[in-house]
Amino acid sequence: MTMGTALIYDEEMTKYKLLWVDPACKIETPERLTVSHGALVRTGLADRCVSVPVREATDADVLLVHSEEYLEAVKKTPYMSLEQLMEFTLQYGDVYFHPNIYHCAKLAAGATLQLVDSVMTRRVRNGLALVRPPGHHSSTSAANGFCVFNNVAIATRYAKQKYGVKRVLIVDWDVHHGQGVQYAFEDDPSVLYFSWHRYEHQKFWPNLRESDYSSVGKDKGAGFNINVPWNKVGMKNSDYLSVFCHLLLPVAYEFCPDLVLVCAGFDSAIGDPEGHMCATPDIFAHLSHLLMNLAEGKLCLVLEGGYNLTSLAQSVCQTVHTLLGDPAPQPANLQGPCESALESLHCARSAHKPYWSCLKHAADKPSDLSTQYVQTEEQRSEEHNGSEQTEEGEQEVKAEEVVWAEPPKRSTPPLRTAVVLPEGAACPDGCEPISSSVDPSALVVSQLGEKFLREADERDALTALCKLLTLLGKMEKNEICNGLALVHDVATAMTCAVQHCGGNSLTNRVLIVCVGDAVLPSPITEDGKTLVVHIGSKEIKDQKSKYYIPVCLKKGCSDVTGFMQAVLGLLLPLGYQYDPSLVLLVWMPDCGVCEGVWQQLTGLLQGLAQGHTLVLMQENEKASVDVTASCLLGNPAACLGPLDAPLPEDVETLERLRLRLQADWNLLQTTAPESRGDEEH
Ligand code: X5A
Ligand code: ZN
Repeated sequence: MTMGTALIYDEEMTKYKLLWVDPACKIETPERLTVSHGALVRTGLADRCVSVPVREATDADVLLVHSEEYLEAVKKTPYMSLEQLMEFTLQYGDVYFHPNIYHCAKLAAGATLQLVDSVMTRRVRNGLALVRPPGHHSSTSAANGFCVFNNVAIATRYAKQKYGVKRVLIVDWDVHHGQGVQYAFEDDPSVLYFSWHRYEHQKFWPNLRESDYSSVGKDKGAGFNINVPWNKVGMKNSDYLSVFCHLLLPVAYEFCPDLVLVCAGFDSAIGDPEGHMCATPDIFAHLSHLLMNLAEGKLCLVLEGGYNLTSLAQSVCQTVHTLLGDPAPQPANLQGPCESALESLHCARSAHKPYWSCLKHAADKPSDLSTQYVQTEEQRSEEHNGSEQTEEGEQEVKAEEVVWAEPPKRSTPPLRTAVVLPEGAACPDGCEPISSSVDPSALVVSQLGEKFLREADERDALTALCKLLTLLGKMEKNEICNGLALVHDVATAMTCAVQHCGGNSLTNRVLIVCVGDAVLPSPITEDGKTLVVHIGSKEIKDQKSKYYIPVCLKKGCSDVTGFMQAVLGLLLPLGYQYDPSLVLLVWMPDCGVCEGVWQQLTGLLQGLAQGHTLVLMQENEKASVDVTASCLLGNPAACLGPLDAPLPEDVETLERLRLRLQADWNLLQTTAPESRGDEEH
């Protein structure tokens, strides 16, 4: 099963621009599209996508979200004079009209619908629509923030109506709050809207009370609107990943969408004159990757903002690489979230505690963090001095002057997945068997034999270990991305792999994820060369280590909810912060993990170590080889279905672990330091 990535673009959408002077609107230029598309063409990414034509949204499409009066009013704009256009524009905030914008707005909405059609009919797996004008600020009867029609909101209603989609997740990673999307689905529990946005206690545009974390949705839709307001600029990769791991992903997995739409604004990246954030373009590779195993991979990205042309083009390329299945780059220097981000995360988690069982254990909002921002005397006088204008001006120059390293070229190994299988076992489709003719040197063989095998005649076991080392060698040389080995004894194979890695610079940090109970053969080291996360059902008492993390689930690995909580809230943040060069994923015999969870784990872990994952399984697990290989090949995992509440014992176990480890691994933090006092022991 290989399915492509759609790219939907039409030059026509570059054919409108601001015709008068308006400082608020001058950043929304046709070059935003030409530069993004140009970068995709130049890097060869566009050629690897399935090019899908745009279409015009019909009146009926537009009316799924907008009022007839508004549509009729916009329809007249192509015939207006410059003066009439300026006058028409005045009734809305931070937007401009042009004789051709109505045409482009119909194409932008239509492009989004074409993307939804392509994904829902499975002609492609996922895709990106590069559109102008953007959509997420426009509401039923108003243009706003460069947006005319709400592309993603229209597409959501369209998907529900045409394909009977039951649950849609909308992830709005644009740096602005998509208030138009929030308004459209506030009372609708079938649409989960998540947005993070620059807020600064309501001082940042669009300055709405309802952008705060306290807007959780209304009536039946309570709990289905998630706002994470950023109250400081300069948010980094850690801040974004932290919110994904500790809020968005747990809720998204509990919700279990049939379709994921992304309001993909890249003004949340470094260098943007609007956002003033510091996340680097490669973060979008990870944000995309983390969403790709939801909804069986049905993921539609739609361009919203992004105003630094360099940053925008790089972010778009990073995103498309990931949609195409290329391994993500290692996210550099994740030092953990900042205090202000933790405060926002804490407040948002606490606001959603009543609605999501994955957040049942979240700490309550600290009482000193009031919803309302109280302006200090100093801030008030600053504003009165009119210093805001100057300050803005200065910051704008600064944002444009920020420099960052261009993301490294993403090299895809010539071979994605190699397998080591016992004699006679069928090689899964799309994988390459490691051939037995590649014999490691006699020395290695004799060492292996001596170290790992008691019985001298276990020839087959020895051959498998030799092949395993060959496979690791090829992964180190980046000739192979990942692999799977069915071995006679996983414990021996694991030891063998770890010892092999020890002397190698490319595998100087190995994340070992053990699923199931078994005595670990390898000595646990404190030198940081390995980080072991061991998920099972046997309690391992008095653990103090930073590098050995046993997670004991009451019902063991067969418990879907408990396992996913551990993966999203513990393993992923640990993995990201550890930044391994290799992931060793070990299926212990009889661990009882269910297939869907195993697929999710395999898929999610590939965001680490540039996708270098080696899976070890015991010979008798033949039945699971095909699904595992499929995930290693980049196919999306199966859906788990909406998740139940976790067992209280497991919640407690995971919380205890998180509290123990959060000082060493600060990507595990979910609250700001000052409010943490009473929960630390
Ligand atoms: C789509 C988008 C931003 C509008 C900013 C107006 N709009 N100050 O990013
Ligand atoms: Zn924006």
